[in-house]
Amino acid sequence: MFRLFSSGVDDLVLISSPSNGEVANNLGARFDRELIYTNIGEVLIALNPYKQLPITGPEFIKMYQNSPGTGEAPPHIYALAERAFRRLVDDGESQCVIISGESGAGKTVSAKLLLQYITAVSPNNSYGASVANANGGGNSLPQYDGSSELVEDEDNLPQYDGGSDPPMGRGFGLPPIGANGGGRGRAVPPPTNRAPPPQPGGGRGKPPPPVNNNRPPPSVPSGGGRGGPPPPVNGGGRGRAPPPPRGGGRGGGPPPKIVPSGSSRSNKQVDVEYIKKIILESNPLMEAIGNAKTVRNDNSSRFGKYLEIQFSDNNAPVGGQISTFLLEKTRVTFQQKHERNFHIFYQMLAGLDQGKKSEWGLTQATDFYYLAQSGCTTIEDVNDGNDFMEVQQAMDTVGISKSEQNDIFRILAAILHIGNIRFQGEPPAEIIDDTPVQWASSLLGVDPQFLAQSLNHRQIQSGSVRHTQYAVPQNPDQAAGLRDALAKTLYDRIFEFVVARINQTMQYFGSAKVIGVLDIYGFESFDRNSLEQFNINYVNERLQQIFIDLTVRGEQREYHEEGLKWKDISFFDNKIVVDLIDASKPPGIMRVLDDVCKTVHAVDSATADQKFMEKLIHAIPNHPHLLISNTGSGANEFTIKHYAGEVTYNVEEFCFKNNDNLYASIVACMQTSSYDFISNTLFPDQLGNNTISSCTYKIMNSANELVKKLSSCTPHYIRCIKPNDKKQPMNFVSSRVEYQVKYLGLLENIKVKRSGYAYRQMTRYFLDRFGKIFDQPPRSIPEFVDQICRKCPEIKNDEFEEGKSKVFVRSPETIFIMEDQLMQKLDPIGYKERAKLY
Ligand code: AOV
Ligand code: MG
Repeated sequence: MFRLFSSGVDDLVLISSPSNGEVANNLGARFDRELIYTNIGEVLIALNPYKQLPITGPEFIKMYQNSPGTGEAPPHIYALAERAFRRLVDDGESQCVIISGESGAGKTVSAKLLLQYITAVSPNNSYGASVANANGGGNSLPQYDGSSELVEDEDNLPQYDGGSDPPMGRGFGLPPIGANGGGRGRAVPPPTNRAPPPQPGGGRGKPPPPVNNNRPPPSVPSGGGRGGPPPPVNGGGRGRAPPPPRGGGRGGGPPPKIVPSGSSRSNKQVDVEYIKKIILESNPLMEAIGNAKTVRNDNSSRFGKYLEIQFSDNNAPVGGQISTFLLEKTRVTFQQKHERNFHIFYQMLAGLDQGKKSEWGLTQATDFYYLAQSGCTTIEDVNDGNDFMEVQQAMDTVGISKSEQNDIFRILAAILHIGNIRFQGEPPAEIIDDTPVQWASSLLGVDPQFLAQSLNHRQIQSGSVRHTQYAVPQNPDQAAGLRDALAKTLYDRIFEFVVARINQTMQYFGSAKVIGVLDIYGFESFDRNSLEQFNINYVNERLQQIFIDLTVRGEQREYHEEGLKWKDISFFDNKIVVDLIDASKPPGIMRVLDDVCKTVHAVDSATADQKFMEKLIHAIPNHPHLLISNTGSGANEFTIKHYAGEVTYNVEEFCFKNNDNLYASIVACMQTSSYDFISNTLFPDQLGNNTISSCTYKIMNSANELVKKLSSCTPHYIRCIKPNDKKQPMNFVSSRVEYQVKYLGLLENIKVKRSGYAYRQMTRYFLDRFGKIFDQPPRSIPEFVDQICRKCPEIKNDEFEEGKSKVFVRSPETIFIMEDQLMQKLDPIGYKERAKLY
């Protein structure tokens, strides 16, 4: 049989003497045989091979498709995907897949494989929906619709480069099944998707023409002239061409607000193939703007993502919704050594044509501080230029018009120039060289003097007299802070716009069951950790909570409820760490931080951080998971004992980063933009209502929302493990794996499963399903047990226990045997066919 291999068991529940070391050994033995997937019951463990293995693609999808029940096929991400999809179909219930693991462990790749599977096996038409290719036609993807044979195209088969075993860069291609003729690796769109031809004018690297300074700064007409040419900034002539009229159809019409409302598509006309195309193609787009090279992962997700695919009554994807979590926007202005900014900047520099680059003053990455500071501008095995074409194609697909794309890239160019603005002197700080500010203001369509003024003055609302604003002159450091805030805000708004547009295009009205896929940033611990890591690790703590709750605590609870004899297994419950971070009473770290941030507007960032540290020391004394070694006056670090290890956070800039308030002067300036896309679409803000918003508060709310959503679905888990820290192909470092096995709580998971029951089902369903093994279906559990033990002598009668409403089966082996029997009985021909495949 295929289930047990000579070394290593494929379900860790079957391991002989479970310990963290044994689990790691078992995983290692399998890994050496390129078996990267292992189960613990229904939890899937996935090791990152850092090399493309020949285990994915249409042939494998076919193998797993319709494989019924637990244990019928070897552990694989497709088996998990099949189980989730099958439950959606059979039970009509929403499902979610929670993917966790540390940075670089393989979560994002796993999410892609899941989506690849689900789009391949679900039908291509929805009931009663007239298929209208809203994308203008000609773009339909050949897809497997679950009813016909998969395309057996050699080129489409798993791409295994047996020869050179290249390390997996971010070019790890997961071409949509059958798309693009199935070339190896990444899909390259046809040349028609290239950027428009070069525009005349604007010599290379030359500053833009001076902007008309006579124009009064604020009060740009809004509303009127939507979509028409913007009012000229430089009195016309050379420079920027007015945006072309928006095309009709998808993506046309008035520009959406960042949170769009209304529909562009009636549910009667759902084009399922188009939805599938968006699901697959939105990935490279989201990665371009939300992923970056870090020291841990060349394609690290710097935002969290929960994608819900909505299904029609006949289980075809008819819509989708992406929720994102706190983009790490500080990356726009700062990266550690050897890391990069978001991919899109490098892609743009590599992929834009020379004419456009000259027009926008773009040269090379090393000329821009925001890209040059980290000393790293390229990634091995990644072709930014090719990726840029793919991104543009994806933008077309999700309904971002060419003119909006132009707007987006122009703003990204502006951000790079903003990063080169330098200040000096006494407050209000003076700009050292006008060139970058000229470029930035021209690309943003705002007055350069007004822009400069919004950077070296900060609007502060009077504490006592409402609606009174003061413009406080800023010193060079403070002005640089405002400059960076502008860059981050612009970037964040573009990110939100893209997500909103994807959602708008995939929007489905009406209730539908969903499969949600959660792929967030993994647990991080660097040499120096700041608020970004604090937030990321907090979300990981919350996910670990859900995991424990449903797999360990929930399991034990169920045994009690069903009245079974059961001795609880102890486990580390990380609720204590979650409370340390987000509790309000007694206050957790986030609460202390927010309180300080609310009261320290006027003081400089360093003083605020100092206050935070002092408060923390007093507010949370003697907590077993909070360590502060230096409590003296210069204290600037605290350590949290996370479930996944200790992380020391440096509080420098905590307060500044946490204050996610909009800077009024910046918004006011952007609202004067002559570009409708900036003044209206990206900055629809109503200034004046000064709600305090902190980023920790936001992440806590997002996490709460997420937990609520996940709790309403049947969960499936993928626990990703990183076998080495050097991104080396097929290198298994036992100590690293054992460490992760330990903190992921896999041992507890195994123990509960082992001494508990591998399988449970409502008694009624159980009899309904497995009763079919017999010609005369048994009517009660004792009758069933009697019959099955006679039919299969290897099954012992103490394998089964009947609870109040459910029946429990002790070992997975028993289920395997029963499933086997069932298949032989129901589908003798298919059974033989499958036996050949394995
Ligand atoms: P992550 O999502 O877990 O990290 P990724 O999914 O981006 O990690 O994986 C990191 C890299 O490992 C990928 O770019 C691939 O090169 C390689 N890789 C991962 N899984 C596989 C696989 N199944 N087969 C081949 N190569 C793989 V982070 O986003 O940093 O937490 O924030
Ligand atoms: Mg990722």
